[in-house]
Amino acid sequence: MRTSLRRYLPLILALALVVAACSSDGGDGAGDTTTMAEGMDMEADADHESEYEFGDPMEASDASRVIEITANDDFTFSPPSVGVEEGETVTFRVTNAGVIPHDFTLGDSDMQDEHEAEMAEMSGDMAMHDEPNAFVLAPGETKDMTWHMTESGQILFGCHQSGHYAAGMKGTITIVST
Ligand SMILES: [Cu+2]
Repeated sequence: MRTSLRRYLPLILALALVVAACSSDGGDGAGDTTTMAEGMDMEADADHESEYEFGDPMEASDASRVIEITANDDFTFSPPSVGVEEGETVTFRVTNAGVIPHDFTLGDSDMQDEHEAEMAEMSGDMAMHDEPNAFVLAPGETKDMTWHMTESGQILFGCHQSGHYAAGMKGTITIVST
């Protein structure tokens, strides 16, 4: 018993070091909570709530104003940038003005990259399900997404239908502190 533990101890320590190195790698200045959230994300998508650093999903009735955004077939959103105030609750009313499906995904650039990778794995299989920060829009469809913006900074909205994000289908939301 004792001998075998001693024999495997270096291996256990080495594994622990690898795990620690991976964790700090992904930090990217965003803090350890992000790393943990990303780690959990890979295992289970279930507890997505309250893992957003920039704000929280809200009911439409909580919004103080509506920001209209159009998704276009030339891989643009109009307007390409919007501004909100820190602490503000707004509804993004997104309309697909085109004849092909588009989606609207809210998140910082890391989240956008992650979502892009997930969608690429699904390889164009339109199976993306709506999440608090993402929905798919059929041609002509309009959907609302309401968020309480709690952190100043800049986040993005992007479309992750195959090839769209890479073609530049994204916009910026600047959250200004008050
Ligand atoms: Cu699109």
